[in-house]
Amino acid sequence: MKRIITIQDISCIGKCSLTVALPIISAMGVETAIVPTAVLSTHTQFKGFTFTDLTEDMAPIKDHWKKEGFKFDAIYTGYLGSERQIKLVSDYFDTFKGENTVIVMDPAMADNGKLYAGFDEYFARKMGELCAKADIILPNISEACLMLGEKYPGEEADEETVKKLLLKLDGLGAKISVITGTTFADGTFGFTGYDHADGTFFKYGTPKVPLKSHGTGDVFASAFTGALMNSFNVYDSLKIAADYTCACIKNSYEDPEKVNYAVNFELEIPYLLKLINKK
Ligand code: PXL
Repeated sequence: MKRIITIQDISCIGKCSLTVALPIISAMGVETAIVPTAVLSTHTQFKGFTFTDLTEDMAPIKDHWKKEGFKFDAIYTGYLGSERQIKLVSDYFDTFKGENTVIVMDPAMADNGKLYAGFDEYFARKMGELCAKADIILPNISEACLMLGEKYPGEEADEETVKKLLLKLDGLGAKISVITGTTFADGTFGFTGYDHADGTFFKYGTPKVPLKSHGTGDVFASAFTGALMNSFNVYDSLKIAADYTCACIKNSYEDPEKVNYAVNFELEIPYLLKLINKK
């Protein structure tokens, strides 16, 4: 069985970060070791959330795993709570990056052009620096702009603008840069990427469902990492993640009892397993 590490927070209610990554990647048949960076009562879109920082545990967990000799096929990072945690995550990369270990970074920190509560532009720049160590980065348009110090062009930026951003993202040093949540001229919605090795752009769109929800970036990045660990190539893994995320949004959209803080990712896990040819 493949084994990965995912490093992000636990939002006790919110269906994002670890409470999405752990069930999705485990269901895909991949051992999922977790490094919780913080415990929050809810994700930061609610008012009055509690926040218990777990930075002090991060190095001891890494040191223990190193002593035990654990090896990992991927390291997938999401929401990080502070600049210090960015440095600690960099140490995880240095410690556990083996010859075939894939590093996936989702720099979860912003949406609609605005940073989440508690972050500033300096933090965003530091996250950008960490991208140099990643194989694949998965920012949305807001996160891409903030890491680059670029003006936010809006969620529906045209394809040329997105391509220009991708070329700048490529300069951060990851092997493959992907912007999620891009809108295409035909009205579909998906991802646009750039592969440094061969200098090519790629894209994929699914029907746009008129529901904007939190946590969809985490659903996407988790399904992507799980598909990669099931031996799909990067483009096919991104497509699987996009199809699954679209199904989760649609499921919520059609559910009269939906919650307003996340999508029904649980109900579409059987579909995800079909996409990767698992029962
Ligand atoms: O889904 C991204 C995310 C992860 N973790 C926390 C968040 C958010 C988005 O709001 O607040 C704590």
